[in-house]
Amino acid sequence: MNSRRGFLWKFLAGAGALATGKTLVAADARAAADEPRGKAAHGGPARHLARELGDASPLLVETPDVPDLPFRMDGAVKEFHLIAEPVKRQIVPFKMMEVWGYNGSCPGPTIQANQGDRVRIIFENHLPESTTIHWHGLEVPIEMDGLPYVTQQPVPPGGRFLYEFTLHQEGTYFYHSHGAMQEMMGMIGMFILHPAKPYEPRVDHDYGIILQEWAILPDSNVPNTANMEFNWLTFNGVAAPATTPLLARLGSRVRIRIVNLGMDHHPMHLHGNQFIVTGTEAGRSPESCWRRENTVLVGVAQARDIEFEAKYPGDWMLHCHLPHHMMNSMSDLLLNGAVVEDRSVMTAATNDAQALSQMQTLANSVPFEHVHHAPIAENANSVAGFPQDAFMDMGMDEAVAKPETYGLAENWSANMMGMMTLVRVLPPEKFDEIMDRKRRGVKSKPPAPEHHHQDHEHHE
Ligand SMILES: [Cu+2]
Repeated sequence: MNSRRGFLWKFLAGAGALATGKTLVAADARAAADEPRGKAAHGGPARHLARELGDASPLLVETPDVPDLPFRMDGAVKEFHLIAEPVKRQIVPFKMMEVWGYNGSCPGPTIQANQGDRVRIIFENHLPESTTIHWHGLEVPIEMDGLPYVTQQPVPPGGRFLYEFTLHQEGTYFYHSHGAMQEMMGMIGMFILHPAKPYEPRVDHDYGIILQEWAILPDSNVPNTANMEFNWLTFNGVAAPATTPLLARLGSRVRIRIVNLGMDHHPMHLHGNQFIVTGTEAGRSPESCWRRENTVLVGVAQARDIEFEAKYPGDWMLHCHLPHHMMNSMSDLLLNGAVVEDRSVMTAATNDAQALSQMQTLANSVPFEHVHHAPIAENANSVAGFPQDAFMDMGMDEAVAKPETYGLAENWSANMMGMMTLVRVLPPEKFDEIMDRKRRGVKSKPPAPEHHHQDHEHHE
């Protein structure tokens, strides 16, 4: 087994671990009986059946690449077990980061509960330093607010703390460590409160994305939390093209909840569709406040819920529009003032031959496709400023293949970087086909045993 395949195995193993987290949720029968309809209902027949039956229970929010936090009922109390701990996270196939999170995930697993629920969060600290949890935006009793020394003693390494409160709000919230540097190490997770009275109009798909930024210098896997320039930008802990596309059935209504906890504000833009901002970090907004947009600024410590009718078939990009947030590995390694490793791996090339040789080097360790980069002019090197985006294309369709990427155009991954994903508005038969692949765990295309050019399976 060559090193490229060795890498791929690691990558797949990571995906497996995530799947296990989801299975845990499904396995809790008592929880399932009490809870909003399961993920299997997403846009599928169950959803429509539910509508016919007049089922008022909300659709679960899906946070791609991040599992849900399971719970059990203790009498009338919904009990969660949250563990702060170091986490290894594969951001893209060629970069792993060592960060901090909860229950093996960064960002931490998504907590979903209903307005009116009494919740207990048994919190355990497996970090090498003390920490607390703050419930951002939740109106909780002061002793549950998670402010070190002011409302509680810091939870020491190996220590526990019981958080318990009643949820009277609805909307998109989040939990995070109240240590600023721990926040920048990744210690945040989404906390969804489903409304007692369903929102109108009802949606068929409900997705959640947490925006994070990292300063991980080219020779390190650990974020430099003191740095104020960020070179890795992630959705739910992964950067494009490793982000899992959001699927929507043509004609359905889609909600996307976006949460930001970093140092920058992110203008989130959706291609080809207008949406309405229906909620903030303080819950559902009155309809009189709704207005059409296609770019919503999600400020630090804010949440924005957007909704739209998926009426245009296609693979529409959803991304932060800050130019440097549409890149991966945006950092130069300087040594005595000289650039020794230009933006880590991507822009060292300044001509055709260098670019191809760089791709070959990468292809030896990561399954990159040998797709030639986009054309350049004959006199390119004589034009001031060249190259800019030339030589940046890095197709890695194979390495990031999963059911949700099935049927995308060849080399779709080449220009996907940073805070980007695709909203795939699919005709019913294509949507159902991908759902079926998801259920069966079929990737977009199987990993090739050796690197070659003859595989046309994804030309469909
Ligand atoms: Cu941004």
